[in-house]
Amino acid sequence: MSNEQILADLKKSVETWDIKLAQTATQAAIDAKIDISTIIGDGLGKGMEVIGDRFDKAEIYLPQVVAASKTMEAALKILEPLMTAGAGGMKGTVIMGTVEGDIHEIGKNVCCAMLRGAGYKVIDLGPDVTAMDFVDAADENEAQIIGGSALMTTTLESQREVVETVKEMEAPYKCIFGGAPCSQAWCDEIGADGYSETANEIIELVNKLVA
Ligand code: B12
Repeated sequence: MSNEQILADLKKSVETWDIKLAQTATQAAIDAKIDISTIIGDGLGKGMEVIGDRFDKAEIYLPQVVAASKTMEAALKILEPLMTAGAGGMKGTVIMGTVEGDIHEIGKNVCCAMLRGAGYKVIDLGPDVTAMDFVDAADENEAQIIGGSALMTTTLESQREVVETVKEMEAPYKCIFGGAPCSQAWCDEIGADGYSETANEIIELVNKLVA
């Protein structure tokens, strides 16, 4: 099977919430040595974009989005051991979570796995994390970086709160943010230390900040 066909199957599996196809296509992609960022960016992620568009147009509803995200998660489960194969904990500690009010986790999970693979210790606080919980976890784990994901325009403000809490506590942590509605301009506005559009770029960003 060609790499194009495998990527098309990955996309289709998320679009049609076909967990079996997602699992077989992910394994086929690994066997064909397609790199992980291509599997996610040009395969599974493309399917999730279609789901987002169709949800926007009210062609599908929340249960279908849930089914599509379960499909993507099933594929990520297969990829995770490959993403986390690096020497965890050697380069620094990153506290990751989805900000308060927001339960979207898929993109944040991809970032966590990529960072672990790049040799960072990652403490994943999960979804709906308050600013104070980010700072407490950074204190407890002597972290260098706090990373907050937001997938809704309404929860971008929670990213600002994280920056403000770090400043109020006079804590030394660098704050980085991402998620679909987040941008470099937004991060500049709230005084964050970094932004990355994708999980690939997060590694370069964190390397730069802990250097
Ligand atoms: C899947 C999904 C869900 C799933 C989430 C499952 C899960 N376990 O995460 C479910 C069904 C639960 C869900 C629920 C809801 N959703 Co929803 N969801 C989506 C959808 C379709 C895809 C998101 C996704 O997983 N993308 C794939 C990942 C890989 O991409 P990503 O998250 O962008 O991550 C990448 C980068 O952004 C970056 N990144 C991500 N995080 C971080 C963090 C850092 C620190 C850095 C540096 C980088 C970084 O790296 C990642 C990998 O490259 C989006 C549509 C879209 N276009 O985004 C809507 C969307 C985000 N949802 C939306 C809405 C409205 C909701 C609900 C409110 C719906 C409802 N009526 O209940 C609820 C949310 C409730 C809440 N309080 O949070 C809206 C938000 C609109 C807005 N206000 O901005 C969207 C945009 C859909 C739409 N077009 O209307 N959703």
